[in-house]
Amino acid sequence: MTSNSASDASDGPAALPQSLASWGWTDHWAAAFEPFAADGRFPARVVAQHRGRWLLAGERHEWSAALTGRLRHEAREGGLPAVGDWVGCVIPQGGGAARIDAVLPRRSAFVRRAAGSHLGAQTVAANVDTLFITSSFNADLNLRRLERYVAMARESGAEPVLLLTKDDLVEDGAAVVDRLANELRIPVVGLSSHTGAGVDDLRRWLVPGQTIALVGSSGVGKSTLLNYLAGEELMATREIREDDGRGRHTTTHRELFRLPGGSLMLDTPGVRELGLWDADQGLADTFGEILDLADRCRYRDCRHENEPGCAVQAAIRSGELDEGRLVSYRRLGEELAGQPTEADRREAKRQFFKSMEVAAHARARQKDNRWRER
Ligand SMILES: Nc1nc2c(ncn2[C@@H]2O[C@H](COP(=O)(O)OP(=O)(O)OP(=O)(O)O)[C@@H](O)[C@H]2O)c(=O)[nH]1
Ligand SMILES: [Mg+2]
Ligand SMILES: [Zn+2]
Repeated sequence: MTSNSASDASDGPAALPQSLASWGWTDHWAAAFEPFAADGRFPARVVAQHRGRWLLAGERHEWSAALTGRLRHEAREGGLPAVGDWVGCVIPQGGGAARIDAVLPRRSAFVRRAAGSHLGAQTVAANVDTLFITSSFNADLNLRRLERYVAMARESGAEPVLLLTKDDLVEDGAAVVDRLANELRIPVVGLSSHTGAGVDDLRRWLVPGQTIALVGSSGVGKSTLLNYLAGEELMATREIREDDGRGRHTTTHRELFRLPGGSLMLDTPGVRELGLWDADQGLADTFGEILDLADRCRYRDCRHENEPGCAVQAAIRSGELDEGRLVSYRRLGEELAGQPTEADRREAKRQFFKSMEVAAHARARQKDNRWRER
């Protein structure tokens, strides 16, 4: 079983037959954890991230965790835990589910520049050994774009490999592979997740304990490859006609999975453009507590100013929410709306509202046990 799903969260964290090693814990991490080991802290790995919550895999169980107030304050640019991070957790005074109190120094970090300048960079994946830059043979193979991915991989500390998917749809796959390997000077693998052709060539990177992240445009077949390698449907893939899904993303969150051979694979939502604000994650992760409060406002379109029944203002009055957080949240919205060109402005606005939509969607999903805290 490679599924991350905890079976029954109602009796506390679900017991799963797993160990830290199965999530990539090595002597390196044991040594890195030593300075954090005081005060009853224990280690876990971030396997998914969802608004202001992180799904963690620990020695024997998985649970959904929030940050301690201390870490929330300390976490500046890129400092929030990202999928792939190893973290130190503490049990809060008075009990409850363990919270994330520290992020271990990263061996690699895939960082995306956020549009909101005061939020700076956002770490989207950490401790990735190999980056599978995924494109499909039948899509427009934009060399500049691929070069940017390669540069970003190198900057992150991960080894870039180019995967060209949907080999079954083209005739001259091998020639394209050779040409791109020559131009990019990185390993290039042509494959098909439908026929299985070429997939064996990935084995040299699918090594036990190694973490591989799949990145690339929406619809290129990242989740299909993950499922093929896992031998089960871990992530939903797009079923509908492809040209129907323009601009739509099938995968909407990042998640780390264990593959049968012992390697770890991180599936990510397709990115439209590198460097663009990551609508489905950034705002929601950064301001999760405000979105949670906003759920309880009387009016759905509440602006959290002086509307009656505003839960956000009530939380500020009661001291539960720091007013500065609401100010930052507003500022981000304004920054997103104040992008340089009209097209950028429209896109930023679209992304901003999409993130709100995703957040609303996420609320519905919170019933899912996986995200329930004990
Ligand atoms: N013919 C062919 N189709 C494929 C292959 N791999 C994936 N597809 C199809 O491509 C479509 C998109 O696949 P997904 O795996 O959902 O793409 P994705 O990269 O995960 O997309 P996002 O989650 O939106 O980023 C689906 O209809 C798949 O069946 C392949 O090797 N050959
Ligand atoms: Mg996907
Ligand atoms: Zn309100």
